[in-house]
Amino acid sequence: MRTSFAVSLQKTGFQAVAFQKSVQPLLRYIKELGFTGVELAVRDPSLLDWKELTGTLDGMGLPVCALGTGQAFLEEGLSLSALDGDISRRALDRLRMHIELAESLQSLVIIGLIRGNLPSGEGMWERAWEHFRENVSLLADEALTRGGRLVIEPLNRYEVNFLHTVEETLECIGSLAAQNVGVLADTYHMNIEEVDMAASLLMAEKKLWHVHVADSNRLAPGMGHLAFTPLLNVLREMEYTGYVSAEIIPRPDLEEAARNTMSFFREMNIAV
Ligand code: LER
Ligand code: MN
Repeated sequence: MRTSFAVSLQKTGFQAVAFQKSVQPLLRYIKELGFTGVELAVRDPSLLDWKELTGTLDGMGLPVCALGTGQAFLEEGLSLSALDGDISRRALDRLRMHIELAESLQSLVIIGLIRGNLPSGEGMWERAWEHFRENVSLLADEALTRGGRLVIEPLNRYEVNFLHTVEETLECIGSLAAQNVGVLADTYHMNIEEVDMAASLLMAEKKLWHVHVADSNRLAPGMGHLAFTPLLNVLREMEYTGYVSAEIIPRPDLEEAARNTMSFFREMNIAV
């Protein structure tokens, strides 16, 4: 198991991610604490200097495990399930750019909030659902030509109105022909939606490619009341080799939240 901390490269309204104006010292801090990788939340890859970013990360020896894309939904309303052609086209174009950036960083691309919400109304839900699946298939094909992989993240019902559980997400992935689409399980959402969190992780088997950890209150693991030991035991049992990435509300402040996360990972023997 590898460890990571999620960081936003742009200022964002999304609470559960660390942001600091100057990203270099933050990345260095994460590396120094002992995280083996970093996860980057990127609203719009075209606003970044890719060369400088890859240079900085390479120089630090800090791999990027995954690219978060949800800010494009939260801040711009882009959505893969939108029946409005312009919105879903812009969502597709944006994710194409994430896939391209992910190729140079060798990271996963997350399909979380960017899937949007399915509309109600006669036949609309079904049409939008189909549209979402077609769009993910398109993106998966494009990612494949770049050797890339996508992960769909089940999210809780208060954030989006479909794909809330690991089981539903596996079913959706199974209905796509793509082999390069897997599951991202986030303990914060799972605590709300799953009947048995450990059993759901097990159910994902070899399709579990990424894990977000946050406690019940979305603070650093150990700062709420989630029982992590059985979950980490199941990951060990499954021989999960992916990342356990902290996507948390950085309280009381960023430094302390990251430090607490690493202390917790050490206590749980997933970091040295
Ligand atoms: C949103 O709550 C979340 O967990 C993100 O990883 C989704 O893009
Ligand atoms: Mn998440």
